[in-house]
Amino acid sequence: MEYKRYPNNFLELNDSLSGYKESKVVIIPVPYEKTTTFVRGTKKGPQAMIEASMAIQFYDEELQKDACNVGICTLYSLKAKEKPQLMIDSIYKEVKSRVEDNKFPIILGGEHSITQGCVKAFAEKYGNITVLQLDAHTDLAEEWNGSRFNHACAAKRCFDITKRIVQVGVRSAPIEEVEFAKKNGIGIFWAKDIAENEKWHDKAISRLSQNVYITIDLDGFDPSFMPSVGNPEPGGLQYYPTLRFLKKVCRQRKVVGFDVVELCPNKNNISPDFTAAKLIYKMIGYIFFK
Ligand SMILES: [Mn+2]
Repeated sequence: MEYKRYPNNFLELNDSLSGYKESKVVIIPVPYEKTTTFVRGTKKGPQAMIEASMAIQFYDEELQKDACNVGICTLYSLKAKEKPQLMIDSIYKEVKSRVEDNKFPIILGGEHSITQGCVKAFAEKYGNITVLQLDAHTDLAEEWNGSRFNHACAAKRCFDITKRIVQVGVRSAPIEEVEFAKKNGIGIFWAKDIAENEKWHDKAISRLSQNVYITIDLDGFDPSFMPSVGNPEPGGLQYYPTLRFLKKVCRQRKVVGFDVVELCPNKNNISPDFTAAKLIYKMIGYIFFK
């Protein structure tokens, strides 16, 4: 198994903490960008997150431990395929192999359409899973710009597989998708309703099956601190409140894997790259140190 070694891997880990055999976590960079509609550049997202991660302190002040001790192996980027269907298949196969090796995959995007390949692999392994989606958008279009693989269809493709999705932080959706969600039991937790309280946490978690896959579209966060996304929307999720929610999810359910997508790095403001990298590290802590 080929993987990135010190000093080029996630967190700049030495060999004993980043070998494939020893690591519980495997980072899979998928620098795929095909259907971006507004700002381009998300194919540079995975590398920007890996580079930003090199500045992270291993000590997690919440856990009072070095979360990296679980072992985090960083794979080389998955090669882009011209046809979207081939790309999705290749993601599916890659994630499935990691799951079969009993690894915990973290997939770095790249555009949101990559999620369906991941979800297919996890659904086959675990049967019943819920997709928990942090996103400004519903992404429930059947087709967009003539393609079923457009990022605007990302959640619909996941729904086709799992029939269970919970969406958090939504603030931009066409009426047809809101109606589709209502009809099909997709829980939408609108940004406006969850911004100033945590009453919704239990309600959202109660809708999750025991096994949960999390997809984090970074545009779910507020553009004030996460402007490096293709489709920014005002009024998004805040950092600490979101961490508190994710921590509860990781405690109360079995999170089987997650992805972080749609980072569109901007050389003049690298702070969002660091936020994305830190979020990944916080999640690793929540999942492995309960
Ligand atoms: Mn989105």
